Amino acid sequence: MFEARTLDAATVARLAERVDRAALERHTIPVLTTEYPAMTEGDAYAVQAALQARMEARGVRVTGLKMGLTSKAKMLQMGLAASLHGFITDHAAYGDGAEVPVARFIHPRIEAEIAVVTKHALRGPDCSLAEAAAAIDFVLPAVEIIDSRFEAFKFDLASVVADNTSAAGYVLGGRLRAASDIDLLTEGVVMNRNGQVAETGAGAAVLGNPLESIAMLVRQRAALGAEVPAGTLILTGGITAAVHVAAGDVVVVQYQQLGSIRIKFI
Ligand code: OOG
Ligand code: MG
Repeated sequence: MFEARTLDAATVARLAERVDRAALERHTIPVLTTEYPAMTEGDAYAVQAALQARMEARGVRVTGLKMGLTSKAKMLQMGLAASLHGFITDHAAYGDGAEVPVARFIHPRIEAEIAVVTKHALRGPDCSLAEAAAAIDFVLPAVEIIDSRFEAFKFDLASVVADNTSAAGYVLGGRLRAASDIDLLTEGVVMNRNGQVAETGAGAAVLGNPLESIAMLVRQRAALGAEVPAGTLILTGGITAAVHVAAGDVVVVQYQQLGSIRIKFI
């Protein structure tokens, strides 16, 4: 599924450090393909894994997994047509009503997403929609905060995978629902920023069905020799294009049946 690795372990470690420092020091860097134009997706996931190891070594806790570039709106916005995955952490995890300091980020944007928590492990290169559906413990709304470490928020596929798919934080809220109580395809979402509608969408925007995003995550993890354990929080990807946020912005994301999430950026 992913092209073979070409970078040696020392280079992978150096690139992980470069991305990590940019995030910690809140400055942008050139895309990694400037120096390594032949870098593959296999290399990029190796850098992402090395980045995760660095973060965990200083006490950051991985809280789940995320899919990205799963909607046409996001693919068009970023100019990339392939879906990818990364990990999310407790570093900038917030609840409904949170005040989120923009100083924690470089040039943050937000995305309205549908999230799930699994009750069974999912594994294998053939994971189906039915298997994904059967593994869902509950569904909940999430707003992802993304923040590319690359200049002008522009990147190629290998670079953004290495940069943990721009993951920077997330806000959970709304209410938990059983998957059987929700039609994931027609679940509507309205994102308001400062009292104005910024984006609208529905669950079907996510690969035709957010369950497909979960199944694809499992298949991508399988290609890396990993599974998606029981109890995993999964963000299935932005339904709409991402929206810029700045200090002073108040965002309210309303979901049709999943409740709402309010965030104040300070
Ligand atoms: C890459 C991450 C995209 C999503 O939900 O589509 C993503 C990016 O656009 O910076 O998280
Ligand atoms: Mg996202």
